[in-house]
Amino acid sequence: METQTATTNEEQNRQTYPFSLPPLGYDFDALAPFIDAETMELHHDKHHQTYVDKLNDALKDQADLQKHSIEELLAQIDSLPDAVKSAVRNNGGGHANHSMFWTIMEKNENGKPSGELAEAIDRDFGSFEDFKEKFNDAGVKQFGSGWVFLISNGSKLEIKSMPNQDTPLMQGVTPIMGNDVWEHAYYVTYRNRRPEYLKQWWNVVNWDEVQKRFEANNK
Ligand code: MN3
Repeated sequence: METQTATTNEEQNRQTYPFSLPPLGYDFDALAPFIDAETMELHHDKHHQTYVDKLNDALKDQADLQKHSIEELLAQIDSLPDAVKSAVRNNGGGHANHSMFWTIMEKNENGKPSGELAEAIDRDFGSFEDFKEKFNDAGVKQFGSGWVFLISNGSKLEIKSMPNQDTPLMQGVTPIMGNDVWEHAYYVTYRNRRPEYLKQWWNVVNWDEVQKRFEANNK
């Protein structure tokens, strides 16, 4: 919304109904050539906005549910009324996933994790190169639309692919990072070549932000 000042991630996480589209935080062409400006504009302003609008529409008569953050709604997805369950799962999941996605990207050619995150990646996947290969492989193998996430399972890092807009938040787990493998995320530049998009995407990972999410997860 134009009149709002930019919200921080934490404020975004505490937000309740009516949900709003978080600002992208950088220009549409900031990730080019790895992700083109047209893709970013459509993806943020149209796709994500639609998830927000449909989520708000689904909750408009649900006074009790309007008090909850998106994380709380998704964590209790199985017990939500049938009338709103699919809408919250698909559009609420879409809102949460994309809100994370915008913040974990910046142009960062050949960037790599450092510190404790780098150590944990080496420990659980062998090396950063092995981690990227396994993550990309999970993205290629995700049939149809979906996401690939890095999550912390106890003290171990794990790669998890999920269909559609499903999210680890549905199991109460906050993803450390995730990549969108819906065609709308890459079709303009990469056409049907998802493996190439997955490979190039590592040039736009904001490792400082991912590191923060990793630390928040391990608190
Ligand atoms: Mn998307």
